[in-house]
Amino acid sequence: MAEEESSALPAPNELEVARLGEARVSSPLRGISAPFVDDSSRVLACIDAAHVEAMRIQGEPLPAFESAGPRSELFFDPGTTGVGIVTCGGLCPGLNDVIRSLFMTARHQYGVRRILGFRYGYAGLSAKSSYAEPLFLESETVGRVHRHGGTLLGSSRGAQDPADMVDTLVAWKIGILFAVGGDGTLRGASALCREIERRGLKISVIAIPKTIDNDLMWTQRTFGLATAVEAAQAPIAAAHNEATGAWNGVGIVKLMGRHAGFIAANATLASGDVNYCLVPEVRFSLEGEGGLLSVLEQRLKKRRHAVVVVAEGAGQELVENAGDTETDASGNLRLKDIGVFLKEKIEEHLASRQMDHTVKYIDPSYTIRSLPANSMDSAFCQVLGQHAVHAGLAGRTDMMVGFWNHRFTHVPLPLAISARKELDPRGEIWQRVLQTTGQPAHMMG
Ligand code: JJ5
Repeated sequence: MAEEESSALPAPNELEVARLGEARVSSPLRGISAPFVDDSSRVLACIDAAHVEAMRIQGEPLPAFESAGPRSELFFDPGTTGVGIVTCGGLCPGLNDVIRSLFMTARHQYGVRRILGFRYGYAGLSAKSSYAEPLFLESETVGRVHRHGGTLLGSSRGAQDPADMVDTLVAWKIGILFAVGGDGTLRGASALCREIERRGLKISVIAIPKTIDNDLMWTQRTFGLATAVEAAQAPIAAAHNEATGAWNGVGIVKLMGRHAGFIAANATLASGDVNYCLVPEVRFSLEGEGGLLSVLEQRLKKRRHAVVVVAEGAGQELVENAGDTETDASGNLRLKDIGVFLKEKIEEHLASRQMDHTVKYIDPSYTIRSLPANSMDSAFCQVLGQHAVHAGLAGRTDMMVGFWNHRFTHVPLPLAISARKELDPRGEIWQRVLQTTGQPAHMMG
């Protein structure tokens, strides 16, 4: 899968991972696990050799992430520590794989006895909420769950009062909370850490980042992306068949990507049938000679069909009533439907040119989000869960598990939530998309 490196590097102090205290408990993995990872092990944040060279010449320390992996000494005694798991926000393929991996690693590798699944996101962690009590997870409940989409625990959007959530963690005697969710969830997890610290408690909060859009900085890959790109192939093939089956046929597929076009771009590269890929990072206009409508009209006159893939966050400024600030419970801006809008505009334009046409619009978003993970994502989720458990038991906190330079890493939450990853329009992925589709680099009228 195509990847991109972000250019601005974090300062070394932004890469320091918080610890609850000294690790004095001997790991039960001794003798059964692969070699332990030393606390001093690091993964370079730079990927580009020239970058490394420039920093060396200037005598600057090379920014690097703490390596993930099992430690020989633990902060928590696995036999007496209670562990909690919570999944938040929208569905994403792989959620159940992460839950299962957290459970299996904690129970069967480390011997953790009490593993609780809090229900319906942070709502299930709030002492004030009337949501269901946590589930006591056992192998029978969790063993086959990765074969199913969705989340075993249920999910919800929105924040809860950190003080309420800490009360719940204390009441259920939780030592480590694993929070699986997006940027809002990770902000909540970090706020929880501040409240825990304020009370002088020793509770670890470890996040597993969830963004099907892959818009998270400092991690090359997020779970669900590979499944989404694979599952987008059927709707794109359907759009192609619909388009080629009609005179001036146009098939439009809207894919996920609120701020970043990674799914649309990679699905386009994988398909080979896409003629126009529209992403949030690259502006386009509808009207005028170089605009999408005119470019599409010219193609239809030559080829009589076209396939358009559009990311949900693309062209938002074109959609009427843009500028609205309505948000959902997670604080995400409610997007206008660019797919419906494009269908209407294309139909209007072709009618105005007296061109007979058929425009079909496919929105597979919820079908894709609720799928079970494909093998690549399942394997990735398995390892994310393992590293989260290693980190939590070793006493790390206020961090997420990342993947950088093809190694698993510890990323401090304040760094993870500070910026968004986007496609670089001058970068390799987008340049490959332009080559594959043959679309103009600038569709501006
Ligand atoms: O304000 C944001 C923001 C900041 C960073 N709104 C949406 C997405 C976003 N990011 C990217 C991001 C995505 C997923 C995760 Cl888990 C995280 Cl920590 C950040």
